[in-house]
Amino acid sequence: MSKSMSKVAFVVAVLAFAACSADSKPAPGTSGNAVPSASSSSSSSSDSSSVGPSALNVMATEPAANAFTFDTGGVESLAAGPVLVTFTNGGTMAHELRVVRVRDGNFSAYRAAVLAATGSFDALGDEVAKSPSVDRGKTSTFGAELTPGAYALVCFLPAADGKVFAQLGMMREFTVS
Ligand SMILES: [Cu+2]
Repeated sequence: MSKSMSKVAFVVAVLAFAACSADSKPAPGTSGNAVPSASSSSSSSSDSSSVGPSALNVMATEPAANAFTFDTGGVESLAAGPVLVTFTNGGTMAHELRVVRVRDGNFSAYRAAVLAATGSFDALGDEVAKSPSVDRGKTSTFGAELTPGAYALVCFLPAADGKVFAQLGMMREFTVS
């Protein structure tokens, strides 16, 4: 199963590089007379098992001295299912991207807990995927299986003064529905 998953991820990556224009994926078994469905951007296929992962692009940035953030290009939500995450470090220091599912769906409580915490952050949420530590200018791509809920994108690498980057701004809310 994981073999076919990685094949799907590869195909999607190739498609992502090939064209950001039209969704030219053929719909086998359907009549060519595709009627646009009401919901936005769904590829309206009856063959749901062949729907590939969606994509999430995240950039680590350092907008000012000692300020750190994640830029998702305005994307704040995704549909549940497999997602291919492309994480690019546009900052100067090494950063990581952790995808954490927030318990009880309460991002504000999670944020407060992270800001207040010292030591290990692992107990504050349920990590579903993460990149390795990524050097500046580098990119890491990884897959994640997302179930509906509230998520946090965080970087728990140590920053300065005993704090991690998430406590200095590298923490972004994200919704999966
Ligand atoms: Cu970071």
